[in-house]
Amino acid sequence: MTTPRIPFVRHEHNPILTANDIPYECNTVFNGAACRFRDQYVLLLRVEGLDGHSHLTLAFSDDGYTFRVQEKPWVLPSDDPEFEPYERYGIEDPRITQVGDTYYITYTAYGPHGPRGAIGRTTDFVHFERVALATEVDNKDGVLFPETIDGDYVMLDRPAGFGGQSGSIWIARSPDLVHWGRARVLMSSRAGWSNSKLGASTPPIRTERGWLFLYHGVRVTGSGRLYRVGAALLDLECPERVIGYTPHFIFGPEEPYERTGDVPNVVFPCGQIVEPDGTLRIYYGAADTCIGVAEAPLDEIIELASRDPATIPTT
Ligand code: BMA
Repeated sequence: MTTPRIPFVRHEHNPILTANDIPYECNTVFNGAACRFRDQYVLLLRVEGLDGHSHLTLAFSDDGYTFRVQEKPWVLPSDDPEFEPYERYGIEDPRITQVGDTYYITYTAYGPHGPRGAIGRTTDFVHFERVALATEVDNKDGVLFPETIDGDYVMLDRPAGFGGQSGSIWIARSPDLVHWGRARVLMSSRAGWSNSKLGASTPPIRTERGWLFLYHGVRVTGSGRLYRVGAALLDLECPERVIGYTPHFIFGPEEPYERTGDVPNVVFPCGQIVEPDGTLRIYYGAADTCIGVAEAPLDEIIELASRDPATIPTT
C-alpha cells in the first residue's frame, strides 16, 4: 500500500475547542501543548484575552477529544522582576516535553523587546515553576528533547535571521536548561511550500529511524502567509545531523475554520500524543482562533520523512 501524501485525518467534531469552551471571557484559544498525565489527556492552551495578550490555561480529557477547561488561567505573564519585562505582552505557544517525572514547558515570552524562548516545569499540573529565559530576543518555537544526549539537554529553536526576513530551525545544548550554547543551524527554508520560515512544531519522538519531529513551514503568498506542516528525522546519537525530511507538506489548512479566523490559512501544531496503537495524534491551532485534532499512523510519517535524504540543505 502506498503512503498517502497527506496522511492526517481530522476529527469529525473539529474544531474541538473554541473561545466558547473557555469558562471566562476571551478572544481565542489556539496553539495548545499536549501530554498524558495520570491516565488523562492534558492540553495546555494558549488563550488570547480581549486585550490581545495571551496566557496558558489547562484542560483535561479522558478520551483526548472532549476537554474540560479549568475555570481560571494556570500561568499568567510573570510579575517576577527577572521575567516580567519579557512576558509583559503575554506568554504564547507552549510545548510540553516529559523528562522522567518532570513535564517541561517551553513557551514564547513576549515583551517590548520581542519574543524569546522560555522554559518552565511542573510535576503535578498544579504548581508551575519558571526555569529560565533560555534564548535572547527574536526567537520562537523552542522544543525540548525528551532525553539528555551525552549528558546535555537539547533544544530546537528558531532565531529570526536578517531582521526577521528569514527563519531557520537551530539546535543548541545545555548542561542545566539555563545556559545554552553550541548553537548551529539545522534546517533552512527552501523554495516552494516553506519558502519563508521554518519552526519546530512538536517535541522530538524517539523512533527506530531517528528523532522524529513535526515542523511548520511558512510560504509567503500574494495574499499573506500560509502555515503548513512537514516532518523531519534527526540522528539519534547526533541530533545535529538531519537524516531526512518530507519533500512536501503533510498537513495544511483546508477546512473553513483553518482558512478563516484572526490569522487565516494557519495550521500550527504544538501538541502531540503517540497512542499505544501507533497513531500520532496532533493538536493544532487553526487560523489562530480555535483548536483542531488530526491523526495519522506514525509509521507513515516516518516513511515520508525518510524520503529523498540526499537533497537536504542544512544551511
Ligand atoms: C507565528 C506564531 C504563532 C502563530 C503564527 C500564525 O509566528 O506567532 O503563534 O500561530 O505565527 O499567526
